[in-house]
Amino acid sequence: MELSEVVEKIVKDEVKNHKENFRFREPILGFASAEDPLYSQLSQIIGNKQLHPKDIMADAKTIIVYFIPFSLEIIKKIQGQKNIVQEWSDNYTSTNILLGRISDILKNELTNRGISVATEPPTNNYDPIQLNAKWAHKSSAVIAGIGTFGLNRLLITKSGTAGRLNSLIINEEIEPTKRDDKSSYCLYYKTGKCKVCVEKCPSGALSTDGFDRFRCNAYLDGKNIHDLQQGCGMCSSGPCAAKGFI
Ligand code: B12
Ligand code: SF4
Ligand code: SF4
Repeated sequence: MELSEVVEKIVKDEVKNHKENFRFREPILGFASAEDPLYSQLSQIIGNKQLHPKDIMADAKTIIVYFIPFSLEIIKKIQGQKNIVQEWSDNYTSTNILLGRISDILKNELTNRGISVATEPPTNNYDPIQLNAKWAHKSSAVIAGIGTFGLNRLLITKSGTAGRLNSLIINEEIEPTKRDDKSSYCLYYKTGKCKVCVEKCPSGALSTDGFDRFRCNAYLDGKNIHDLQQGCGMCSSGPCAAKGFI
């Protein structure tokens, strides 16, 4: 079995065999080369210092990235709502644990094969004042070609935007997955129509001119979040929630 197939099988099996697998659909995997010139441009594109894979692992060769789309059942419960729903919150918590677990299993398997692995947590690895991370999983997902950015500022894949993702760095070559720099999975970027994510955003953080992350964060922190409620699924619940537009 090729290394890419070993990795893919671990990720897909963990999701399929999860005790709450009704929450998810089949994961999407991609592989980016640490030599991809886009990694050197990220700090400039994003506007704050981003780590190059080689800053984390000097002999880095491949970035593995995987996106776990939420199930249609969960998405249906979120669509049509104006505020956070418990299902989104439960999926948020459950996926964070699952992503961490998958990374641990991958790390174990790859280390046993003599491969070095660097992992990052799926979230909470960001500066709490500036609200950005030095290692952003979405960037690797775009570089690996598994999705594109939408007007909602989130990753949209062929299976949509409602979901969560993770990435890890290894010092072994895996052939990079193909990227189409000209395509977009977002309807607005394709046709100039849609903007559902902007209209649904309860905090006014999203607009066609950009994204006010401080406003979004203030909403997440304050208005409707308590210990048992996490996140806000409104900008993940437009027409691109479950599928990207090719
Ligand atoms: C900090 C953070 C937040 C902050 C600030 C968000 C921010 N700065 O964008 C707050 C708390 C507000 C937040 C909110 C949310 N978050 Co958040 N967050 C993160 C975190 C930790 C880092 C994100 C970051 O640094 N972004 C900076 C850059 C990458 O983002 P950006 O400026 O929007 O990028 C734009 C440009 O710079 C450019 N760009 C960026 N990279 C690249 C690369 C290339 C090649 C190109 C061409 C362009 C380009 O295009 C982008 C879009 O316009 C990540 C986990 C992680 N470590 O990756 C999760 C993460 C991004 N969050 C996630 C989610 C789901 C959310 C929420 C929906 C809340 C929730 N969980 O319910 C909201 C959505 C808000 C929104 N519409 O973006 C998911 C995204 C899932 C997805 N489908 O994309 C992540 C990846 C967590 C995870 N492991 O799944 N988040
Ligand atoms: S809701 Fe519409 S405009 Fe917003 S990201 Fe999705 S497809 Fe693009
Ligand atoms: S997470 Fe909620 S508040 Fe933040 S941008 Fe998305 S819809 Fe707006």
